[in-house]
Amino acid sequence: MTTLSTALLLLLLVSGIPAAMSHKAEAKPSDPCGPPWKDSDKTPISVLVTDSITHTPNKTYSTYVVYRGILLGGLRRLQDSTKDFTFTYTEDTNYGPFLQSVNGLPGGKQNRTYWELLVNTTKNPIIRPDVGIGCYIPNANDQIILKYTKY
Ligand code: B12
Repeated sequence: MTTLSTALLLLLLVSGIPAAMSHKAEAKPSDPCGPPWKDSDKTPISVLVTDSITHTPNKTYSTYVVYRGILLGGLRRLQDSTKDFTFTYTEDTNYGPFLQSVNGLPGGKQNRTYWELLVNTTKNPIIRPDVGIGCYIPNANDQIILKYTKY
């Protein structure tokens, strides 16, 4: 091997061309089937607790869900990390977790009150998800609105 070809071989090795020629494509960040490290990504959300009936002052909190995690996980995390946020839910046979109370204020059949789930997304006006806290998957910077209201 000549000095020139040895030098060329060395250049190829350090330049990373062999890696580029291998078929290991790096998963794009938007790839839903990405590698496991995606699982630890944090999706930040805020939670606004608002009461349209007894007009308790609004409260806003910050928390996060993991990559493609459900809102319930974020609410649990918030409850564990923040003294003044609490919630309870009941388990519905068909639809899963039903948000029963927030910060000690329960919804009830007698007075026809409940905690409505609304979301202020960065893209759309406020939406009313057609699933509950156990199924809704927040997007980054969603403002989750838990609104005490009547039906
Ligand atoms: C009435 C009703 C309500 C009432 C129930 C109060 C009451 N005591 O009647 C109120 C207004 C409280 C309500 C709220 C919500 N609802 Co609703 N509701 C219905 C509706 C129209 C009828 C249910 C019913 O009476 N069935 C007959 C009775 C005899 O059966 P049941 O098993 O006892 O019914 C109970 C459950 O359905 C439960 N329930 C009602 N809604 C929801 C939602 C969730 C997520 C859970 C876990 C349980 C639950 O309350 C009923 C009474 O106890 C259904 C649609 C339909 N046509 O079925 C939607 C429906 C069940 N609701 C739905 C949703 C999404 C919600 C909300 C999440 C909306 C929101 N974004 O805020 C909230 C729940 C928020 C929370 N606190 O967790 C979805 C559930 C879909 C899903 N796969 O999760 C449905 C199917 C409507 C839809 N969008 O297609 N709801």
